[in-house]
Amino acid sequence: MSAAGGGRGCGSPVPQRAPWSLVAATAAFCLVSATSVWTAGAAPMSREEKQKLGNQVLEMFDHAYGNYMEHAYPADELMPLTCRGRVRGQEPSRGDVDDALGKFSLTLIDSLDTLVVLNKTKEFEEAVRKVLRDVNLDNDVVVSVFETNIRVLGGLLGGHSLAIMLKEKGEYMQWYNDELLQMAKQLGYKLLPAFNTTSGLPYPRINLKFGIRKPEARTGTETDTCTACAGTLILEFAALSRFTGATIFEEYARKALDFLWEKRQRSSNLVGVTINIHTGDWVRKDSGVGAGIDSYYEYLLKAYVLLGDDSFLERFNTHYDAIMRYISQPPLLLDVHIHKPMLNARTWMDALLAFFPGLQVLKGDIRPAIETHEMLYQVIKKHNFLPEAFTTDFRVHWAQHPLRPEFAESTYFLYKATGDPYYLEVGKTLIENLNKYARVPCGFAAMKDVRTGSHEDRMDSFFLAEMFKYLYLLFADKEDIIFDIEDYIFTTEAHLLPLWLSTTNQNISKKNTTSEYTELDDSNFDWTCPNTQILFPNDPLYAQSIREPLKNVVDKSCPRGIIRVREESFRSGAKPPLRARDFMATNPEHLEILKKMGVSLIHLKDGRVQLVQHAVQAASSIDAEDGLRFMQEMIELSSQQQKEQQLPPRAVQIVSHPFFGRVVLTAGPAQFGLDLSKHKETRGFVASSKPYNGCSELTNPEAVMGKIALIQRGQCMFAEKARNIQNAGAIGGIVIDDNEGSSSDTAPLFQMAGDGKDTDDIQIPMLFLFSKEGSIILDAIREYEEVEVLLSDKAKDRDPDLETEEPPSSENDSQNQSAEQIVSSSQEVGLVDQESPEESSPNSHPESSSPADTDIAAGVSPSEQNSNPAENHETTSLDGECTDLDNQLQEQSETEEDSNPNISWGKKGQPIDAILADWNEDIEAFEMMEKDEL
Ligand code: DMJ
Repeated sequence: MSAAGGGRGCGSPVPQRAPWSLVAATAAFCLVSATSVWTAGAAPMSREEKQKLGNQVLEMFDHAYGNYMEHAYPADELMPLTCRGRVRGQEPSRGDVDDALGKFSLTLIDSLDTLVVLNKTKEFEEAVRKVLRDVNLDNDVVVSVFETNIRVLGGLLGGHSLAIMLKEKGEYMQWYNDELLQMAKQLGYKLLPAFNTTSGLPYPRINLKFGIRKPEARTGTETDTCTACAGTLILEFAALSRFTGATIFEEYARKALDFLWEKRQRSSNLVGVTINIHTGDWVRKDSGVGAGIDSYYEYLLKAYVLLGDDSFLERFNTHYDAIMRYISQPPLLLDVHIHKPMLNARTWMDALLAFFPGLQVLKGDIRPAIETHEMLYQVIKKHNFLPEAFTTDFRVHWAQHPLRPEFAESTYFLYKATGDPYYLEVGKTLIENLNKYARVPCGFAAMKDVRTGSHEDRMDSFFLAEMFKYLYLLFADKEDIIFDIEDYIFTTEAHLLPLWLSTTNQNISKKNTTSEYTELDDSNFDWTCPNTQILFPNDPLYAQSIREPLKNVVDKSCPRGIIRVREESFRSGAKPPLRARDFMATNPEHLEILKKMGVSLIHLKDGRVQLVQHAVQAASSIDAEDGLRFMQEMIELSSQQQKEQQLPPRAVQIVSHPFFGRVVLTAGPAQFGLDLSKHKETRGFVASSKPYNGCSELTNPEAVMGKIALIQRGQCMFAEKARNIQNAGAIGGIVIDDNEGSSSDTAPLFQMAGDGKDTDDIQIPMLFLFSKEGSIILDAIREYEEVEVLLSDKAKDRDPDLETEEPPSSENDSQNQSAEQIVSSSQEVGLVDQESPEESSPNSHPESSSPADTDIAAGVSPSEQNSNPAENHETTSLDGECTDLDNQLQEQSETEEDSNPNISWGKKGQPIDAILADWNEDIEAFEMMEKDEL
């Protein structure tokens, strides 16, 4: 998401703009003017330092863009680890995330206006010529309507907007004759068939060549779309209409927005995450401000700014009021259920919501923006990046980070609003982390796991469209940019649309929504210009005073500590409701509470226990609600436990020239050999074993002696390979998958099992790499011969250390040297998800357990359940206070479990994975059963 760049003074005349846009512009101005009143707080940053950082951003952009153009173009994206283009169909499918790729040189189009913002006008001119010469929009490929709109249509329109601006200035682009706009129009017409539904909500996918209906289209059978997918079109479609005079685009986008507004849940004024495009029924009824909904809200407010239509502001304000009432629990933003908005639908947040503080700045609501931003910053300080999802007690929930720009965006807008140099320091940290952890020789690689520092072979186009714009603008002074950024609005992909469009081609038929909604009161017309005297009442330390109480919110958080138990606030005196993670089936008091909540406990023959809730059997409606939440938490806990029980991934880091630790590969662990999480990392040069499969005594022991042997998977047991290379004197082994094209991006990691015999004799560490990751090492050997790697459970810091570090004089030296580092990092690591989290683009947003409206059932195996909180506490509570409490809980749970032999727990001797798998099967079965009953 993005907000408007800024504006002019309250009440001052604004050329080319209608009176309504003056209102929006003045709001932004009032925030910006705070810059000049700043006198204290974080030390101001000198102009030189700001310029230095701005130049660093330029250099980073050149590295990303240059490598894309050199090694990937005309492909859609760069694969920065293998240094080549990602061409859809030629790489293993990554599911929904590939729907952004339409074989239309996505990254180039998405980067167009960034080039101008970064003052690279010549490169922009060349890039536009390339787009006009090379890009084909008529490919037989099924793409996401949402992604194509925000990235490609938005990219073309942003490029056009700045091309005409440059042409008018008289130096560059003199040859330009609206060619980008013509392409945008062509693309707009290609997207229109998606709107052929009775509701007017677009299908989520379209075939660029064949549209929706034709059999060759291979799409058009979908029934659902996400709210953001249907509600994030108006800026691009209206701009297209106004630039070209073809009103149809704006009309279609308006119709979709009108339909979503009609379908909002009327008592809460919230919208769900997914909706049926034919019936308009909410499919997922959870509601937040992150994945699946985010830019719907953003576009309501910005549509008002760009188009001046009051109905968009009314709608935005109505939703905003609901968000602040139910979802905002400063500093947290937590999803709720649209019908029961006092009930949290999740105990975790996703990274996409990091745009929200920026939107709050545009709205003029600075305090909660500062609070949420500060909380997010602390999560970043802990993990270097914002993980795709993190829990309310700030543990990593999904460890990926695809270099998303939302936090940088909010940082920029908060800096504009407050003028507080603190936000410049935040930006500096973002730059440092990107260079330290994500930069690879061929671009910037997404983080596969923020805890291990491992990479994914992926650099999304939004990284160039958004990240570099916001970081550059953060440090830029007005004179560093060749045009007035405040004459433009940023789309959700940070493309620039000129505000003068508001007064151009306005002949679109609109619904007069204002009169329709009689329940709206004056607060829905919250147009007042935020006054800096009120926002920062004579106090330049305003922002700092809001951040101060939150300074240690992440480090000091105890599990469950931060989440507000809503019921506590309005049922004073009553005991807080039972939380799933506290539940012990041996505790009679807990059993009593369960009964009150309508939850019954079923002891299965195999010794496990299942929980079933029948809301009608609850003592009261409040108890029924508590029961519903308890069951949801239990389901979430079970899936979390399943992930957490799996062995964490490991990292293979290439540390020799020219990689210097910048390439980190996700590796699978072994159930035998040296445990890298408990012991020490192993560093050494690599050598291929002969025979390559390692299934017999090596014929080249001199080559692998003292090195890390590379062995191919297959033909014998992993343990046998390990013994053979160990006997040849190898200090570690990397097994490379023989299944060509396999990658940890697409296949779940697994642990290499032993051979059923005693494997204590294997003492070297063994890791597994899929073929794609393995070939990165093999290619490096081909090119550089001497390739040194580090095997560990977490990537070690990149250069400058690694660049200057001498190769260890002996194996022991190297291991001793790293032992200390590994101890400290393993304390931070926490539990690692083995499964790849689902991609969180709005087309495939993070899953959450959707609360059922009625009865719900969960299977639970209390022995695991009791043991897990202790594990969680152990890994998350870093301060003494929390640890004490956790220990008490752990002790209590252990004692009570032991003291009650009558309750049968999980089957003795059954592996934990099997128990959890059973447990999840039970949950699914019960959910099905409940559905059938209904
Ligand atoms: C971008 O493509 C857009 O900002 C979109 O609205 C959601 N987020 C991605 C980047 O994270």
